Amino acid sequence: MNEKGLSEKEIFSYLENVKSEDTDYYKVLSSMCTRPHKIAVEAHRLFIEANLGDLGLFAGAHRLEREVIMMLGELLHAQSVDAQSAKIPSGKSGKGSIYGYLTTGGTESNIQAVRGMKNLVTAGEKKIVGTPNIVIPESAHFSFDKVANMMGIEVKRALLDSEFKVDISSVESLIDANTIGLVGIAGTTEFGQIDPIEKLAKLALDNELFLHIDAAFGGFVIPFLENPQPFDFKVSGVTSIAIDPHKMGLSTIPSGALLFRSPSFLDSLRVNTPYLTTKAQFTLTGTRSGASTAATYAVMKHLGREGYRKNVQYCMQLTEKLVKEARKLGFEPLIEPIMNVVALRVPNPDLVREQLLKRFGWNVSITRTPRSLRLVLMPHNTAWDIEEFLQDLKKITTE
Ligand code: 0PR
Repeated sequence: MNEKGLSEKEIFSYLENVKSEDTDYYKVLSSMCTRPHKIAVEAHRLFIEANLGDLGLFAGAHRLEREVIMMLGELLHAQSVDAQSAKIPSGKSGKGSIYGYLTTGGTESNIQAVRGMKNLVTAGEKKIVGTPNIVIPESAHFSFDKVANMMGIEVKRALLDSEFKVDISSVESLIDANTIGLVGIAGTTEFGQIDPIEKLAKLALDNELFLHIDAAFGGFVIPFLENPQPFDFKVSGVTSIAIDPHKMGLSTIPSGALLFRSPSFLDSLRVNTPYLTTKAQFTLTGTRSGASTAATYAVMKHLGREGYRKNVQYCMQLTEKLVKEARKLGFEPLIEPIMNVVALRVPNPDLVREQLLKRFGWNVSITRTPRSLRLVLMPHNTAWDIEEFLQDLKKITTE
């Protein structure tokens, strides 16, 4: 650091220069994030100093967090479940107990969901001799590798079927006396596929296991599809869900959310905070952003279900256009896309990816097994982009 500070002008001229190295999402077909909605950015600015690590000082931001959790709970059918089991107060006003909190994203939500499982099992009657384990699909996000590493939990990966959904018999064969929970993915990172959540839930109930659903991407997509598949708290047996407003929720980064079916789950994450304005914390991070919370509140209230439905319709139209036109060029998708993620079979995908970037500036990614071009169609993409992209892809693959 310099002894004497630079002027605002000098700083901003440098920052603008550096920002030009960042993407503005033009020609980006590899990202599950997008430009946040304008209203989210404004709300973020308004709450820029709010710290949800000290709820007593930021009661307003905390109110917004509770209201967001209520809205998400409703979206994911937690409320109807609550009413049935009478365990969770409906709390339309945003008051009362809330069984979830806003995280920094899917990684934190997945870590905390498994930490909750581990704590509840440790405190309960089930005796684990040796290392506890969870069974997750082979397609699970790499955040679960962090879980394994951090928490001393063995992560067992179940095989996928021909449509890249988790194979139920493989999950079943991996369950043993030390298994504490299962994970299902609603919107896999690579294929946008949805695991058979109802079958996983049955397995979980039969074996008295927790079931966490990673809907980090799909949570803001599936409810707005024409024929949504069951994936949320409506399915009895689902115990927790990760959903990320900073992906298809159009909020600012960092915005994730973790919701639980039962209050005991959140309690299991409790850490006493003797010198704060509140007595306990359930979160993984201490200091955390109230700004992204306000952003999520603003965009959810502003768009409503109708706005998110339009957003998903737009992305699905792009997806259908891409698949239709790619077929005309002789490129088939590995599966019919369920959501706005396409895995396209092309010869030499790694080379094609490299050429797309080098020659035409397209950012695409690659699926691991089998290797194929992975394309995510987000609100920042346009129909015109798709046409240009396919022309460029054709040039590369026919030369
Ligand atoms: N669960 C699923 C199903 C995900 O797809 C992701 C991230 C996570 C959990 C973890 O979420 P956080 O990264 O918010 O902790 N999926 C994207 C991926 O890894 C994240 C991403 C987004 C990557 C934008 C690149 C990018 O440009 O591909």
